Amino acid sequence: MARINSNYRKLTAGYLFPEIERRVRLFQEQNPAARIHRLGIGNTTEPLPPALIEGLTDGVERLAKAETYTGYGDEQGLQELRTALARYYSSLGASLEPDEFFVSDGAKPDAGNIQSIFSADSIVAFQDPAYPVYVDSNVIAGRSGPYNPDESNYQGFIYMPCHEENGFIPAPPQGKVDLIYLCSPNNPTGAVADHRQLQTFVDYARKHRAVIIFDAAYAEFITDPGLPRSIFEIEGARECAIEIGSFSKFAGFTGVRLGWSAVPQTLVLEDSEPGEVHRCWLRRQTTFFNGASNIAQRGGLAVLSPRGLAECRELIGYYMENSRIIKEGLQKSGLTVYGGVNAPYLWVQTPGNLSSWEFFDRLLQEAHVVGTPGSGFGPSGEGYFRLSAFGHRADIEAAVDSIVTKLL
Ligand code: PL4
Repeated sequence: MARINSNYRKLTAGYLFPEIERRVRLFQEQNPAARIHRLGIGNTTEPLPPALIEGLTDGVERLAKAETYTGYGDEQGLQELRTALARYYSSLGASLEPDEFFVSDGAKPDAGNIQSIFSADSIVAFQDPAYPVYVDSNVIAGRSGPYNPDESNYQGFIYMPCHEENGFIPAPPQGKVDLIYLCSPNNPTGAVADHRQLQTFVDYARKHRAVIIFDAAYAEFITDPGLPRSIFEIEGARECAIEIGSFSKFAGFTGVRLGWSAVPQTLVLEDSEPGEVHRCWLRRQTTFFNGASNIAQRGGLAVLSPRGLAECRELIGYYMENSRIIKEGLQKSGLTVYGGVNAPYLWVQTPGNLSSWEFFDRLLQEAHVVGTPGSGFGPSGEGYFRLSAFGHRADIEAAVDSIVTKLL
């Protein structure tokens, strides 16, 4: 008799982002004339820069000729792209070999799948709030107890609260854990960990033989040269960390789909042989994944060229100017706003002690602006609200104007 994976029944409601879309659609049906400003999902809006279009076009044109046509490729990605990733990391001050990279169709699948190579009884720690994929994938894998509605958390998970007092960057857990998910620049708080803070996590992980799963999807939004853009800039990280990266926000590839993971050969667990973690991830990817699109990978190569990097950084500058406009506009109106510098997300304290979802409803009903309720990212997100800086400039300005004039 077939049975369902009952861990799915432990999950709270639907996945956060489709739930937001559902509510927005309902509002639009009831208010067809309302012009909605979307600062909810972090979704890129601006056209791809010319170097990237040329790279993608090259990918398409190669398919048109017998001499350059390619079908299936290596599951772990084009060797050329993995070499380019190693060069890119070297420019950040991080040392990784091309064969330590695994090209994928995005950071989300990697962030959800990576847990599968670790023991089912691993104790897992998460920043709270966090991108929901880390928690949900570990619930599905059976690492949690039931959801506790009174505390809005899952039994068995270790939550590392991120709040005003710690600058939204937590200290490592008190007790011993096995896996630690970190995201910097952070989604949703926009906080960025410095070298010292990441070093405390690396030291913790080495001491307890834990593994850090570091989501660097927003690394390119760091413009402050004093802040680390990769966990592998930190001394000792090659022994205890895995990094997940993405071309989505870096290069506007949210719809093109391309990302990577970096698993050092030197990462060794309590019970593993040298190189075994790397081999397990290779085994996992070659079994479940058939490689990223060859067209997208040609685009990725263009991103990592000097011209591509310069054009992508200009585009990131556009979104960061949006971020500045949102932050200044809301702060002038008396709201307390965190993040939005070196990160494309703004973390807003809800006014008047409104809950995150109450503020979501008010913002939608009165200002026609969509954001993301902080509580959707974890219990410590309650009382906060996330705004995304991705959008056309005119929409961003109209959204800020609408919040200031209609809501505050
Ligand atoms: C909505 C910390 C956005 N449907 O595009 P990917 O797969 O390379 O990257 C996904 C990703 C990975 N890691 C972090 C992220 O924030 C994201 C994207 N998050 C958001 O608004 O929080 C898009 C969400 C999308 C999703 O479920 O990821």
